[in-house]
Amino acid sequence: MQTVPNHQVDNLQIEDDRTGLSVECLKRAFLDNLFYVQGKFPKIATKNDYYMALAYTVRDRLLQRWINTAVIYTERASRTVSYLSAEFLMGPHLGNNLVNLGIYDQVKQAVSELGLDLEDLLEQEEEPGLGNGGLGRLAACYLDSMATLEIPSLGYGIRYEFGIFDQDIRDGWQVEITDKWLHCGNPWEIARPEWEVYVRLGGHTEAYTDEHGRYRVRWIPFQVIKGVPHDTPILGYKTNTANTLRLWTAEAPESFDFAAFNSGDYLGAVQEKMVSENLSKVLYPNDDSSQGKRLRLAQQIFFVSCSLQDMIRIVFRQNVPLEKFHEKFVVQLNDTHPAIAVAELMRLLIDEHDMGWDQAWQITQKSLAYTNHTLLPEALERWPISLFRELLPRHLEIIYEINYHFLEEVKAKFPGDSDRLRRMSLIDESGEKYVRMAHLACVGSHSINGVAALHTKLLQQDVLRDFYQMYPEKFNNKTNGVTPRRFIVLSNPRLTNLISSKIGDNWIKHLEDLKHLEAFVDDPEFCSQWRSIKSAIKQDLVAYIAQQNGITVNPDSIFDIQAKRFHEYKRQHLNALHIITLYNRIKANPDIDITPRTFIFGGKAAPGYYMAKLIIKLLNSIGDVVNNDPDVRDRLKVVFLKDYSVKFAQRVYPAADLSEQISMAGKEASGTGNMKFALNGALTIGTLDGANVEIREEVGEDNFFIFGLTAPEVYALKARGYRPLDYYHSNRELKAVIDRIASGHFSHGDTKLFKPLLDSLLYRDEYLLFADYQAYIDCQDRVSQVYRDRDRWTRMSILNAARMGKFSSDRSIRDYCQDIWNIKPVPIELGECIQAKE
Ligand code: GFP
Repeated sequence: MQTVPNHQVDNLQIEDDRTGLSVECLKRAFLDNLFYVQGKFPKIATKNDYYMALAYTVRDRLLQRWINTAVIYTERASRTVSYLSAEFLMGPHLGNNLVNLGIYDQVKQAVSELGLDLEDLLEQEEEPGLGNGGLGRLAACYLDSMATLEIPSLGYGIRYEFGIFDQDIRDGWQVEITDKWLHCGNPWEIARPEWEVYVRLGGHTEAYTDEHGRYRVRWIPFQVIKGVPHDTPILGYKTNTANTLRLWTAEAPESFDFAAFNSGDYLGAVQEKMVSENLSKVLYPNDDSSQGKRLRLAQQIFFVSCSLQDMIRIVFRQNVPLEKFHEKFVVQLNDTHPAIAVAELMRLLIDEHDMGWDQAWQITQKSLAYTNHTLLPEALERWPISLFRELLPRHLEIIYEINYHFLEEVKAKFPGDSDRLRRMSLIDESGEKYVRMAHLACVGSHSINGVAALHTKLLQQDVLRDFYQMYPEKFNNKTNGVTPRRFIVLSNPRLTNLISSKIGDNWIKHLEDLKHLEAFVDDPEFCSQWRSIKSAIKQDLVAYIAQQNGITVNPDSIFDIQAKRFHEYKRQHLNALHIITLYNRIKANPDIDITPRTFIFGGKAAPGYYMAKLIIKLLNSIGDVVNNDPDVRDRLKVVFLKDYSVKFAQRVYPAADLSEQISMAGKEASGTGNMKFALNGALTIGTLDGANVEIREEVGEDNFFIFGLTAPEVYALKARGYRPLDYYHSNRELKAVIDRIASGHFSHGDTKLFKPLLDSLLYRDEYLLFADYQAYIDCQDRVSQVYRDRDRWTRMSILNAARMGKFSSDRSIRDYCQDIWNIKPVPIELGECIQAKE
């Protein structure tokens, strides 16, 4: 583990219990916090008290960096990235902060001298699950990289009281349980009620003429909500930079209505409070169309308005003229959830700060940049006009005006093309009218980026083709990346130590340095160390599976892992078809020579997404049969690990031999799990989709198991008219697999249970499982062959990790800084500003 370099320690102004880093000092501070913050003494303290005491001890050590950072940014009015995201899937803070502060080992020793186990305390942390999957986790990786690269940044989002649900599995089905991440308190945040802001909703607008005779609009809202910021420090790795994640909580302006109370209306007295607080109550599940749209749109305007008002407050405090807002801030919109920022910034500048339309529009466009994260047409947000009018009447007027100017521009560039106008309009008028949020984001931003090369290309050719033709200069690609601090240093210390023992530890900040590992790929001792580490980590997972699922797993089998959100396009059910194929082969010939495999799944399905939940049930049902069939003789095991989360992911990625990245080509924008697996030495079986394409380019064709249709082949097949039944009838093994499910073999004879899933495959198969089936099976057979050659597999594993340099989120952030944000690092010296005790 890293320790803070001496010069940083020397620079510390105050070597006291709140900043000291020696083991003795940490112990003192820990006991002090247990006493003064938790109000406990060791004999009666719970594990949570110990966790909290340790968390406060670590937070104290962040504070000096955090405050120094804020002082320097304020003094210099540093150009700042505002990363607006409806989701931040941060993962547990404690371990990451220990790594980034470089005090993991000291703290481990300190708590152990007090009779405690650091791993135990780390387990205690309830992670803030304020995101659904890739998008929220990407935001968290980017915050880590921005701090590490010393880029001034603020993450803005919502402090959901209930994050993503906890998942239980009962009788093979997913059961959702309310997340309670805040129930034991959150030691990492500081509330800042002094910076509260107000957000309006509903009501109507009125035109009036101001004292200069200008036409103005006044918005009389129906409701006003108070937003209160809660700040969490985001420390960089081995830097003094601690940026801020600022999450908003919704409150009623007056939480208690005395008039109502005095008149005897007890419930009415707290009514407004309840309605207001609903806004930050719960994170919406992805892909769940059944959820209340009104509340979701209200959440979006809530956090966007709070954040933009906060930026304007900062601009004024730093004496930057508002006309230079775009010089102080660049605002990155993480998907369309914050796209209402286009209209809200216009409204704030024009209505609240007296600016003219043209100037406001210039500032808005120069400030905003938009990242698209999806190619699924159904995931492109649009809101009914009626809802907009009811909730955001002023914004609708502004959007109409933006649309008017925009369509004039389109007309000028493409005269006489009325079809194009209809396609590009911010308003969808094909049936019920909608506001198209992706179009709003494209028009109001100066940059539009996809998250992998293929994704950006498909945006340009297909989903956003008209916008690409209109504004080619706005489009650019920023392939995603992941932070090596959390996803190898923290989660895989054994591999980290081995790597650092060979090539030093520079790679942690400069991931491309991993390439120096290639020099050791023919070194038998290194290969054997590499292999024994993987094997030890697999043993740990074996123990975890035994404890969680009561299943005994063979540690020498291929650990074949698919861990991600459940969605039909990600095709966890294609994986299921492979398992049943192997099972059928065994049933037909019990002595068949099969490379043993353990299939491990993890992931949540949106509560309203029936088909995804049925796939979870299918996998568990297959497991029940396969794991207990004496013919299988333990050669195959199927394990569903419940409650996938960041903490869980950290445990699982390092143990994988094989990473399943098998989405239908043209659907996965990028993927980031694919990067985390490969970084930890897993080989990938994947389609040419999202970032798989670039991973394969980097690691080399020979070190990647590719199969299936390419995106153009998918389009072509669909255009020709795809008939899944033909594949079913002509492929013997595929037919046997489907028939096996249909016969009720995995459902205690119930032939109806999986019928909806089978029907969708046989008669529609939107994601082309049948078309890719044979290629997938052949490729898996190759995997099984190669795995038998231990040396070859190890070599491939090392080369995968060694060639992952490109996929650090540090590289992504450097690209954003250079191409979109035009922003430079601002190093923070600890000695140069305030002292805590002045
Ligand atoms: C989405 C896309 C992924 C992409 C991430 C981050 O993930 O392909 O890697 O965003 O850009 F689908 P989800 O939030 O949908 O999991």
